[in-house]
Amino acid sequence: MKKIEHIGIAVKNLEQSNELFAKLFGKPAYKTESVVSEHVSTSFFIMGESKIELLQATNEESAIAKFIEKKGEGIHHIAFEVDDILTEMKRMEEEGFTLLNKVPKQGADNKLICFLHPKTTNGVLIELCQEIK
Ligand code: CMX
Repeated sequence: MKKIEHIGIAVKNLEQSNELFAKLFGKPAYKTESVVSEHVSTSFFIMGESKIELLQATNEESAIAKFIEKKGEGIHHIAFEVDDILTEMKRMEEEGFTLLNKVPKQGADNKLICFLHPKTTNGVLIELCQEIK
């Protein structure tokens, strides 16, 4: 793993949270994007070498809707950048972690992504992501 690519924060209202985090960081989100397959609307703020991703559910099926219902707003996942997601997924599986998707999915911000089940990672939802070149 190379670096923390982003930290994902689950929010109820993306528009309001964009304003709040823009005030906090002193700069606006550099992009907003919907990921239809994941049922989320997202926005991204640059934070040095990493980013902060805000996520709002677009329907009740969304993992973000379930998360907010159960735990409330807050940190939802940590994403780590990898060079070769297939190699890392194979390594993770061999190390005993549970992959939540067996093939990489298309995520926000031009990435291939794979999640690890938080039950196998001390309660932290971890995302592997590889930039699509
Ligand atoms: N971080 C830590 N723990 C989490 C969690 C999270 N983000 N989401 C759920 N959990 C916990 C639940 O609280 C539950 O714990 P307990 O058994 O102690 O109550 C446990 O994980 C299992 O939860 P569950 O109710 O059985 O399963 P869910 O239906 O809530 O699904 C998860 C949880 C992680 C498997 C599911 O959210 C998932 O597949 N996530 C990956 C995809 C995703 O998160 N997409 C949205 C972001 C997309 C993007 O970044 O673009």
